[in-house]
Amino acid sequence: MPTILATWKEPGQVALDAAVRAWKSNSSILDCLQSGLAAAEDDPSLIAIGRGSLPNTDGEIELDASVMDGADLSAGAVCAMRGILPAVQVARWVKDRTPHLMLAGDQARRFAIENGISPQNLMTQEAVRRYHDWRNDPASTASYAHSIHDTVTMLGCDSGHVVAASSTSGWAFKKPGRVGDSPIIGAGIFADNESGAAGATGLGEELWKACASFRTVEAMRNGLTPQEACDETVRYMTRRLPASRETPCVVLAVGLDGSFGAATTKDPFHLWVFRDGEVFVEERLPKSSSVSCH
Ligand code: SD4
Repeated sequence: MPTILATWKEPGQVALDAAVRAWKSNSSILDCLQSGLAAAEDDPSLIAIGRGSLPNTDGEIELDASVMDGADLSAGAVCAMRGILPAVQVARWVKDRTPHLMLAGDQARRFAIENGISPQNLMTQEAVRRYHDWRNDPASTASYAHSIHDTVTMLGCDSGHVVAASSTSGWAFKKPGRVGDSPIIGAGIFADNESGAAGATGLGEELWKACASFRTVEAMRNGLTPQEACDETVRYMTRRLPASRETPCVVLAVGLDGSFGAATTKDPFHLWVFRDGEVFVEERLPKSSSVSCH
């Protein structure tokens, strides 16, 4: 039985359910993560990733996504890509169909179209309404722009084979062209069959500076459990990156035996888990109040 993890309460549930369905129809562990993220991207009711997520200051949704396979360290990513769904599929094609690691912006979109995806408008009426609210009164919506959990990061482990993937619309009302940690290998995700996989969500600028996912995988390589490795990364971030104490920065990890952990710098964090055939949600609180790992 694999272990599969997905971040945040509402979008994480949609993603995990789809990943488990894919597992039950014999998909590979990386395909399970991809199915999970594609389902959450496609769900217009989730103000999270893909369709229905919140746009940049120009009113355009720009998507970032990444995948990594710990078997051979192969990876693919797209960033600042407009009007294409699922972004995670395009990241997978970058990995499987090009010699490159990342395609950006309009060229990522062109690559997606060349590979058969039709561009579409991803803005829902609700997203348009919220964009106009923000335009009319940016100050009153500023804190809310940082409180929406607009990323799903997923990790998987199947018999010692670890994989990681992430999809995001980035921060709501971000500067056009801004790219966060999620599509950056080592920051938003990292997977290595020698030690485990890790992922991140939260304030991308800080997670990127900390190389949060790589740092966490390396801590496991040095003998820490997934939970200890996440705690160590969060301790480092709160010590070295003060902004990570003001806005949540979360890391999650899975070990080669399927054990897992997660930690956050601020606010409660919810992680969806598929382990031993059961689906459940765990809460992590910042610092010493963290719930211990299974
Ligand atoms: C980013 N890390 O683009 C993402 C945002 C995020 O929940 O995770 N939001 O910075």
